[in-house]
Order: sequence, then C-alpha cells, then structure tokens
Amino acid sequence: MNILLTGGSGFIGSNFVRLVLRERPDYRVTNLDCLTYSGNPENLADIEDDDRYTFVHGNICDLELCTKLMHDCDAVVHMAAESHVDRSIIDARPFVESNVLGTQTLLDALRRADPGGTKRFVHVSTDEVFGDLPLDKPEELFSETTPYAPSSPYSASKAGSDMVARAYAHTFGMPVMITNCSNNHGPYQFPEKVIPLFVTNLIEGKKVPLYGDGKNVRDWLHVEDHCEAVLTVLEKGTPGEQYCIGGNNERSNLELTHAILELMGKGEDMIEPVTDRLGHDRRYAIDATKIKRDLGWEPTRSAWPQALEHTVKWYVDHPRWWQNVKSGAYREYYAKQYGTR
Ligand code: NAD
Ligand code: TDX
Repeated sequence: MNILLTGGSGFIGSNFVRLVLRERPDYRVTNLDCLTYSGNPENLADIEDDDRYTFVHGNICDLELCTKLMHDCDAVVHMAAESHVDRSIIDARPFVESNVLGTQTLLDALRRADPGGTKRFVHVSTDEVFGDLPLDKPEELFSETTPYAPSSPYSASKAGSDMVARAYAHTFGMPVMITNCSNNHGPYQFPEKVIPLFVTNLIEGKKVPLYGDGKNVRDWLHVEDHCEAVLTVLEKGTPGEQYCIGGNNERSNLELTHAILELMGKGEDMIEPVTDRLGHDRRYAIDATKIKRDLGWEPTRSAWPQALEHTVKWYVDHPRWWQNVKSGAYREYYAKQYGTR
C-alpha cells in the first residue's frame, strides 16, 4: 500500500512513519509537510534514506499539489495540523487555515483524483473536540456519541475539520474515518507541550510552569499506541465511522509534574505556579471500547509509570535534538534547504 501521510515531519507523524516502515515492509509512505515551526525533518533522520519513504515539501491547502499526490497513493492518513492550544489562544488564524481549509482542500483533492471513492482517508483528530468533563464525576467519559463542544480555538478548528470530514463521507460516500485521541507522549514531541517542556526545562536548571491549581486531568497514551490505532483504523475501520482512542490513564497535571520531578531527581521547589491557561479544559478521559471491540486494538506501550519513564529518558538521552529545537537552530537549517511556508 502507498500511504499519503500529511504532517509526517511532526511528533505523531514521524512516529507513524517509523512504525509503518518497521511493521509493514511492503508499504510505502509519502510525507506531505510544509514544515511549520513544529515540522522537523530531523525527526526522521534515521529513515530518510529508506527507499520506501518520500518527502514532499508542500502545503495541504495547495489543491493542485494535493490532487497530484492523491493520484499516486492508495490511501491517506491526515495528521497535518496546527496542534498547540496556547498558540491558538494567541493567534487562531493559522489553525482555521490549516485545520479547516487544509482538511477541506485534501478532501476535494481526493474527490478529484478518486471520484469512485475507493481510497480510504483517515482523519486524525483529538478528544478536545468534545470539550471537557467535570473532575467530580469520574464515571463520565468521552465516546463516539458525546456531542461536540470544543472550548479553545484549537479544538474548535479540529471540530470544524471533523465536521467537514463527516460531511464529505455522508454527502459523497467517501470512505472517510475519523479518530479522536487523548494526549500523546513519547519521542520527538515539540517542547512546548507539557512533558517535553518540563523535562527539558529541568535539565536546563529552569523551573516548570504549572498552570492554575494543577488539578486539570489528561488521559495519557504513548504515541506508538496511537500510531498503531491509526494504522488499525486505516486497515480495518468501517468507512464513515468514528473511533475514540485513549489510554485509560488519567493523571492530574500535579501528579504528572511530581512524577517527572521524581524521575529527574528534582524537588517541589522547581514548580513555578503560573496564571492559568484561558478557558483551560478541566478533564479529558476516553472510553475506547469501540475500537477495542470492533477492531481489536489494545494499547501495549502505555503502562504507567514505565511509559513516562521511557519518554523522560528519551529526552535525557537526546539533548542535541531538543537543544536544536529550543534554540530554533533547526529552523534556520531547514529554511535554507526548503524555504519557509
Ligand atoms: P505537530 O505540531 O507535532 O505536527 C504537525 C505537523 O503538521 C508538522 O510537521 C507541521 O509542519 C505539519 N503541518 C501543519 N500545517 C500544515 C499545512 N498547512 N500543510 C502541511 N503540513 C502542515 O502535531 P502532532 O502533535 O504530531 O499532532 C498531529 C495530529 O494529531 C494533529 O492533527 C493533532 O490535532 C492530532 N492529535 C494530537 C495529539 C497530541 O497529543 N499531540 C492528540 C490527539 C490528536
Ligand atoms: O507549560 C505548561 N504548563 C501546564 O500546566 C503547559 C504547556 C501545559 N500545562 C498543562 C495544560 C494541560 O492541562 O498541561 C496539560 C497538557 O498541556 P499540553 O501539553 O499543552 O496539551 P493539551 O492542551 O492537553 O493538548 C494536547 O492534547 C490533545 C495536544 O497539544 C493536542 O494537540 C491534542 O489534541
């Protein structure tokens, strides 16, 4: 199978490329990525010479380019997006452009190239489209039947992209599937997200900025478990269906921070309580019964705290990667090679 992957130079995308090449020797992956601040070809340095992998520098909003790529592939996994909530609060426009218009452009390109609707399209989305859950009702979980109620400009743009994907599946009978996953952790995550930010700050001797009262809860899943789930949906999912993906692993930010501090041999004095994120969602938690029951997916790499230990160790062992990212040195290097978007 020739997979067209969008956003393959980012955190989840690069882990997906590596997983597919490792577990499906007869598959090929073409990665379409415009290299925003979070797209980093260094994330794929170890496989860039694999002849089953091709990189295309381009934007998912470019209809002509996307149409050409749709002709050449057998299936699409769409991960490209603006992905950070705090950035969406500062400037929502790139979120609407890439997440909503980009998704619509890709689907139009697919319609043009494949009017018969034979090529499967997995739209990778987030649990944040469902809004948030109360802290005092642990029995409440997000599932495929939860109504959409996005809170942040990021989650609103992802909800918009999900609606476009749903509408194309319904209106044109396209074999589109949507996945909604909880928080991921693992190698190559941009150090603006809480785990790599906190770990790298501590290595640098800086404090960790904990938002608000630290009681907000996230459901943590190892990125490779998410990638396995996306591959499972691509291969076995039912067209038109939606699948929630999660680790059944809820942790408050305070609990997460204490676990990171302990792994790094640091004390509580390294916590810096800071003003809360605007509109900060309280709790996310996923009921992944459907994908487990219908498609046989199970997380195998997310057991806590071993999975967190593994992730923390990766950042400790790869200082050159995150120092390049934090200093912006990688941006200058790739801007010379590819230009900026
Ligand atoms: P990321 O920011 O690390 O990577 C995004 C990638 O998309 C980058 O390589 C970037 O260059 C590329 N991109 C952005 N806009 C583009 C455009 N217009 N054209 C081409 N390429 C573009 O994000 P991530 O954390 O890897 O997330 C990947 C996907 O998974 C996103 O759709 C996100 O909403 C979703 N998701 C993420 C998480 C998580 O915890 N990180 C959880 C659930 C779902
Ligand atoms: O400095 C920080 N301090 C802090 O307390 C940062 C960056 C975050 N936090 C808190 C906010 C959240 O409650 O940690 C929690 C996790 O924050 P992020 O890493 O920014 O992730 P989140 O906002 O939960 O969104 C993530 O999960 C769902 C991804 O960024 C999204 O792309 C994904 O869809």
